[in-house]
Amino acid sequence: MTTAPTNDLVQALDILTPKNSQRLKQQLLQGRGHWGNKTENRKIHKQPPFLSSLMSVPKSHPRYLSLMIRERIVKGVAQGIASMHGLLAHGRGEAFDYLVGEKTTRKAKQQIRKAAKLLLKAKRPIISVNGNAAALCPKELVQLSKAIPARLEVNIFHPSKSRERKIAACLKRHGAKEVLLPNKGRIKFIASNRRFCSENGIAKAGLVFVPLEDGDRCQALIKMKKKVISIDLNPMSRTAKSATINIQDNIVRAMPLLVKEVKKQKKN
Ligand code: PTJ
Repeated sequence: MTTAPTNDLVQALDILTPKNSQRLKQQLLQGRGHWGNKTENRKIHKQPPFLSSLMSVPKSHPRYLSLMIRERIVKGVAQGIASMHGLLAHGRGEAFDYLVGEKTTRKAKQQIRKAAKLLLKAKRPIISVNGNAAALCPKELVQLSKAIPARLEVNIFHPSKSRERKIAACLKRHGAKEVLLPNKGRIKFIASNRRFCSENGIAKAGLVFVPLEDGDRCQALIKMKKKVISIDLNPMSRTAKSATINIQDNIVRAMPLLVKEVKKQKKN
């Protein structure tokens, strides 16, 4: 995979390479040079290890699936869709996924059915998309938006106009016709970057679908008398606790099931 360095990558290399190694940093950004100390690691990586391809992981590896999901987030960071913080957030999710046996539980399936019902009867439902969600399941987010139908809106915690545009472009590459961006709308009761929203999207929505976040926004949306559906593996997160419905499952497993359930309920 050849990837143009993003600001996040440049910042990461600033942290990871010794202060006096500007040359090494340049070489790594250009895909040349050694990663690590020559005596302890003679392997030449075309890219820093966190951007190297996982193609060498055999399918028989017991953690294959989990490693491939990680790869999506890593690629998302390299493409400027997910933030570096997204890597940490993903690790947090993985830990909780272990605890549920890395399977969609019966309770999660129930929540998916309830969520589909609520999404289908909601007034002006909106699907809010952040960096991790876009990196992990852009196709399913677009499928869900078409199946309901509901508009897609980019809303991110770590401010970056460029990332907002890249998330929107990613969703469009996966078939979205329209993606709303933060504009003149405001979410009351919060001070973070997530307060900026579209006046035609989240600001007017009766229901906001917020996969994958732990923070102040869900409570604020509830205070604004909106319904909230979240997907969060951590049942103790503020989002999971305050959402109208939380689906405690990995977004990667839950999204295809939710799309299927919405289509099924629409038929009946
Ligand atoms: O793109 P941005 O700037 O909006 O940033 C997105 C992240 C996710 C980095 C940001 O919202 C953040 O920092 O989130 P938190 O506070 O780490 O919360 C993420 C929540 O999602 C945690 O409660 C995790 O347990 C959970 N989580 C992480 N990965 C998954 C997950 N839940 C479901 N599926 C996952 N794959």
